[in-house]
Amino acid sequence: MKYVPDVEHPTRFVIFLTLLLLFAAAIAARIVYLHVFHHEFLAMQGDARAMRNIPIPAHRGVITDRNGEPLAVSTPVMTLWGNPKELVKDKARWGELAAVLELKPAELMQRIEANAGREFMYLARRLTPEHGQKVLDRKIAGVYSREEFQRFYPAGEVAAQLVGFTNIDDQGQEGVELAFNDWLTGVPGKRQVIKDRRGDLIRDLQVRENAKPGKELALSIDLRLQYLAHRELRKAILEFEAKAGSLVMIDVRTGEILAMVNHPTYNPNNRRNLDPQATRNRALIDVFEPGSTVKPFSIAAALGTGRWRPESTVDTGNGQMRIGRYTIRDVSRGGLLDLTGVLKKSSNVAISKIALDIGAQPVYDIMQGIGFGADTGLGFPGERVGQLPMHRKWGQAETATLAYGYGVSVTAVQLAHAYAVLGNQGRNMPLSLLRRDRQAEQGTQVIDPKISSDVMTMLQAVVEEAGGGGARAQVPGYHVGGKSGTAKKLAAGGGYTKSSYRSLFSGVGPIDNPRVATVVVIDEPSKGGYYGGLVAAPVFGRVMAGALRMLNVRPDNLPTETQNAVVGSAQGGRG
Ligand code: 59J
Repeated sequence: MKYVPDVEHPTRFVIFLTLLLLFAAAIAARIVYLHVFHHEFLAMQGDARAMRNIPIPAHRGVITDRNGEPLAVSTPVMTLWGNPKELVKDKARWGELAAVLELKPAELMQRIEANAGREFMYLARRLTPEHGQKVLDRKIAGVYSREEFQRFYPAGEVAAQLVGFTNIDDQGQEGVELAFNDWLTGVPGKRQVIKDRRGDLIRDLQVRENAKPGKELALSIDLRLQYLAHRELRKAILEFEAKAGSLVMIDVRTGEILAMVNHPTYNPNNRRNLDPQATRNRALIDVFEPGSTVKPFSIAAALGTGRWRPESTVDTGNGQMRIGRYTIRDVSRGGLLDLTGVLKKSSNVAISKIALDIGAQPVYDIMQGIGFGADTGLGFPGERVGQLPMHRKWGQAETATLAYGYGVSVTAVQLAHAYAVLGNQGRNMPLSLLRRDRQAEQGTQVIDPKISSDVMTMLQAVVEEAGGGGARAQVPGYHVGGKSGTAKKLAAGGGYTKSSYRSLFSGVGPIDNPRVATVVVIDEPSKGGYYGGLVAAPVFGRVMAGALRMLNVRPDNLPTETQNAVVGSAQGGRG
């Protein structure tokens, strides 16, 4: 008897059952096949589930001075983090962990417990690699590491406002670190690793992408000059109990900034309790009225009109001059002065008379030519451009005050740039905070070379001749020129303060073949005097002396065996 299933459609049932068996057999065959013949492939697939790309930190570019001395370097550090969910399982080892992390046991305990629900907490950021490894060697479950870099600033407070700093994530926050952040920042790489279910690294497989380190940046600064400037400026600020100060030095031939220092300053390697005043790069972000330090440029403007010659004279009378209801005063009476005498006596009255004779336009043009009121192109964060006023119709008072340095405002860098133009035979070289490896710039001629040279000779007289007010700026072995300034500070409520001053000295040297221009600004000296010729000039003299020597500039004022030349005397002549 044939088996007939007791169902409604026996034939259909048999077909269904056959298909079901065939299907089961196919699955079984597949399992055997995969297990026997494809084992390795599957194992790899399993690992892939735990395969991770982890970032390789990129080294941030080094910042150096012009000679390769490091100003900002990145050192490898180890950051340790913990998985609190794992840490809480082994409280017995917390004491040991706290000890090796150099934390208070109670503090660590409290932090782990506060994070108990999470899978991530920092244990210690930026340990030395040695310290970090010591912790890892304890093999405490739930303790992991990450490689990071930390910025270190070898020049510390000496270049602090210039170099700036990065935040804990290695991003530029201030100064050059901020201005050139893209250039300095690297691109992190990728490394493929296998981790087990706990996230522990099992195998380092391959580097998928190398980290691209950030690029190196060589500044124009000469660290030796930066140190010297820092030290001398600080000394003067302490001696005269001043509020603040800046010094800027420029290579007149290339426009490179060789030194830029400010006080107060700060240690960029320890920024706890940071005083915001100390982080200001005053040389670039503070503007002030340059006062008498612009007088040489007004003289250059006068010579440029052809109406005035160096030997032309001005009568300053009793040292007072009225323009409407406004009186211009000289601090000392000069009488009849030639143009050299005008600068030596620093006569406001004489400069005013000259300016009224030639009109505001030539003075304005020369100030514009030397960069007043214009962007320096340095791209420094927060840099100010100052103000060069423009009037459709210049009144007499406006014309006179512009010519002796009021109603116009500049940064210390702009003022130093102006003197660099004078020292570069009237050719304006664009400024640079970066080392210029080849001289691509031609610059722009803004003052006639003969006129620049005549004004330089006058500035030499200010420093070297009796009664010029610049004697303290003298540099042994070299002829230098410069001009002091003492300017009442603007009052907060308008007008001028009664007895708050800014002491200035600007100059160039050596006279015959100028190499460097330097500006010294000392804000509110309060003890022992306040004249620029007393407070700022000695800083100029000492810093120039060091700079000319360090830059191997040939002395142009040495006594020779055959000639009894008098060092520093006006009769010593030129070169
Ligand atoms: C001065 C000014 C302020 C602004 C005056 C300094 C003016 C002026 C209005 C009186 C001290 C002082 C626009 S002085 O820099 O003439 O450097 O060694 O602040 O004149 O009109 O009790 N500098 N300084 N003037 N204002 N307004 C001299 C001079 C200068 C010296 C000394 C003595 C001023 C030789 C200044 C220096 O050349």
